[in-house]
Amino acid sequence: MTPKAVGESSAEKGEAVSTLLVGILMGSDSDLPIMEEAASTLDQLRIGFEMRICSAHRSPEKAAQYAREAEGRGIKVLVAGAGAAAHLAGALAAHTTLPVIGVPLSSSPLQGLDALLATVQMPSGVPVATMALDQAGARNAAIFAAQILALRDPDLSSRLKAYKEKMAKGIEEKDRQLQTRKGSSIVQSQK
Ligand code: RP5
Repeated sequence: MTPKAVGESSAEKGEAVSTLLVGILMGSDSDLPIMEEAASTLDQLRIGFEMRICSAHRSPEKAAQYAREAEGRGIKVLVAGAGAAAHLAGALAAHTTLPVIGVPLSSSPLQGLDALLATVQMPSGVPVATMALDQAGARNAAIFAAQILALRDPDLSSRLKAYKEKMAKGIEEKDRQLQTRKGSSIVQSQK
């Protein structure tokens, strides 16, 4: 698969995007619809990324090589999404000292419990920061990567604060809309 252009849609909006900082990997193209959530979140935060497909089981040499070369290419954080016997994040972590964030996916008949356990249960000495399943996990992986990068990037830290404030405002707006329905028994019931 051709790597996704770094920060494509931010660039289209004329916003400055950082150089390549995050590698998003996934075990199969069937994971792409979910892992796009990580990409779009990084894009919103104007963080440069690339997306690649490589499998811990089907293309183990390619996965190892990617992990070994990532730091030298300037990448700072790896995000890995996989389903079923989800060993991709762990297999990458075996070959790099970059932080690896794992996103377990519910693509299998076991609906993600297999992927969750395979991702989170790393042996002592080789950590993988494991997120929630599916879209929430993919989005959180991007935010977590941003939080790591923001430790040395005050501008990104400000963008993250703005991102959180926007989220809080969104919840406040939803509550405001709910309160306009006061009087309805769905919202309030007092005997
Ligand atoms: C895993 O197996 C992939 O990460 C994917 O979630 C799952 C199914 O892959 P496909 O059979 O759809 O390629 O390795």
